[in-house]
Amino acid sequence: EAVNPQEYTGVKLEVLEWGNDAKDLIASTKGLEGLKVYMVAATLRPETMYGQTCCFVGPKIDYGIFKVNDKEAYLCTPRAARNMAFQRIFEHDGKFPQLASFQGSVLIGTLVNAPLSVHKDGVRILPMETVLATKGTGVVTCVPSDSPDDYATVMDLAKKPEYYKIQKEWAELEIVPIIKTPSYGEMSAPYLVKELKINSPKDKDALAKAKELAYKEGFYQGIMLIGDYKDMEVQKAKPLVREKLIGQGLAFVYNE
Ligand code: A2H
Repeated sequence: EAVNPQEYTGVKLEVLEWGNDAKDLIASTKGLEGLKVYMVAATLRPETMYGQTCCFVGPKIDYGIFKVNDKEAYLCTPRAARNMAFQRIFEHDGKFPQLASFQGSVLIGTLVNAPLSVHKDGVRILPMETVLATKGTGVVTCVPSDSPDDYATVMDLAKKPEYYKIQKEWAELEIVPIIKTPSYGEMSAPYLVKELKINSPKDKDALAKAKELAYKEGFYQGIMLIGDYKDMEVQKAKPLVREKLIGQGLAFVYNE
């Protein structure tokens, strides 16, 4: 685990409709009545939320639903819930009441609202084998235009929908340009994945390199192409988008 403290934005993706595998489990879960359930995705790039096309969980990782207060419950790893409780994100005096527990695979196909996304009807929960249980919330929102990992994963999912037991179209929501950079054009992730000849989400070393390049170029040279801060430098827009999300109750600061 990282030694350096990392300040994430916890983005709240409200569950709009549970997938087939989750429905029964949720129906038999006590204590959820009257609560909105949010998948909490940990991101370092809040300014990219306009480009969300799906949301990933690790199919073999353990998740839980935790009661935050009388209105809301969060879905994330138990480890993240414990950290959030320490950070007083839950209104239970350091406790984090767990209402349900299951593996990520149960969530596949669930429809969630992705804040700021161009896809207003919601996005689907899909599997990503490389999600770490030891980082963030175990929920990774997918921005294939700007994250090489996300792009490589959605391409793979769309190639093998039967293998992943998903509907192909869930992995094929339109990818729109959200940030332009001098070196990689209007979509840095597809550009770098092609340039570095990355064929699969398992090309670890090449993906690490692509991620590093995309991250640096986006942060230092990127210009927003969309949203309230269109034409602004990414460096300036990043904290503004974050504050906007937090102000609307759609995100919170999460440290680890
Ligand atoms: B980022 P760091 Cl557009 N397992 O958000 C694997 N990856 C995880 C994770 C986990 N448990 N939790 C978070 N992440 C991802 C957006 C994004 C991200 C873009 C571009 C780059 C990027 C959309 N996905 O990250 O190891 C999340 O993806 C590249 C740094 O703590 C999170 O931000 O540095 C990032 O990794 C956190 O990685």
